Order: sequence, then structure tokens, then C-alpha cells
Amino acid sequence: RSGQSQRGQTYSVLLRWNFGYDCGSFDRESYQSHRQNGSNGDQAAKYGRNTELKSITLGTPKVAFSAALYETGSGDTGPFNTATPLKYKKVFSNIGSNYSPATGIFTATVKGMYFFRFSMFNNLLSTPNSVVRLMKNSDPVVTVWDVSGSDANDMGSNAAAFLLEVGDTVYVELVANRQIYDDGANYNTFTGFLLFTL
Ligand SMILES: [Ca+2]
Repeated sequence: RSGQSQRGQTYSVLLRWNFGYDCGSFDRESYQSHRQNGSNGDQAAKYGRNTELKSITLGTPKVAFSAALYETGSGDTGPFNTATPLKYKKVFSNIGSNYSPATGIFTATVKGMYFFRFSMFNNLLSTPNSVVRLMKNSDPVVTVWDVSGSDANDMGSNAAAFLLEVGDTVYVELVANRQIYDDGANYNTFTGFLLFTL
């Protein structure tokens, strides 16, 4: 009986040593709270000093969306006098509901690294040209540009990964006096997702 007790104490000491080593700095209070509360996520978040541990106990937020320009019908969008956010109405997915098909704007509710991609299909007419760009808040990030004329109906895409703070917005903008075309084939799309939190 005394042997079991002694072995238990030894195990406890080793566990404490390992916990402190993994977390960089050992803190008896946080360790005891963590043990007493077992798998309680709130306590682990409050006292945990290891980002990986937080990730395991709290999970990773799920943020992903994908949409195409027209829900129904076909035709040109633009030209407009001013640069205009494109409202991608046909929503394929919208986990987390951070994308709004009513405005075309994605709003970050989690700080982290995100990936965005969009595509553009050139209008059927010879003019004007098509210019579409990905915007972070009010700043252009990456652009797709195509000349019309004898070589219409081209399409292109661009993508970027960047950090977003909570409240940052991302959308795709049709540049002033430009035009794009779409129909049921869904040429113009806007997709984004959270890579990882920071
Ligand atoms: Ca062209």
C-alpha cells in the first residue's frame, strides 16, 4: 500500500515537471486550477500559457464562405460611375456567416490569417474593359484586368493571404466605368476562409 502511494507521488511530481517544461514557465496556481477543473475549457483558457494547449481545449473557429455573382439570370454588371462592391448572391457556403450576400462584404470576427480568391469574366461587349480587385477595408490588395475588343470573354483570377483584425472587412470591387458578365455558369466567384488564428 505504501508502495502505491509512493509511486503516485512520484508520478505527480513528474507530471508537474513536464507541464511546467512544456509551457515554458511553471506556475503552481495555474497548474492546480487546471488539474482541479479537468477538461473545463474556460479554466484552461484562463490559466493556460501555451497557445497549443488553448487550441486543443477551445478548438479552432470555423470560418469559410464561397459565392457566385448571380443567384439567377445572366447579363452584365456595370459600368458604374464609382467603384462598387460586387454582391455575390449565389452562396455555396457561409460557415460562420461572416460573408453578407446583401452587401458582398466579409467581416472578420476572429483575428487570424485568411485566404481569399476571386475570379472575373470579361463582358461580351467590346467596351468597356473589365477591372476587378480584392479590397481589404478601403485598400486594394490584388487585381484582375482584361482588355476587351477582338479578344472578349476572357477570364482571370487572383488570390491573397493576409492578416485580419476583428472588424476588418474584405470585398471584391468593380472598378469605376468597368463591366463584367456572368450567367448560370458562375464565372465570377468570391471565396475566403480562415487559415489559422493569431
Ligand atoms: Ca481580353
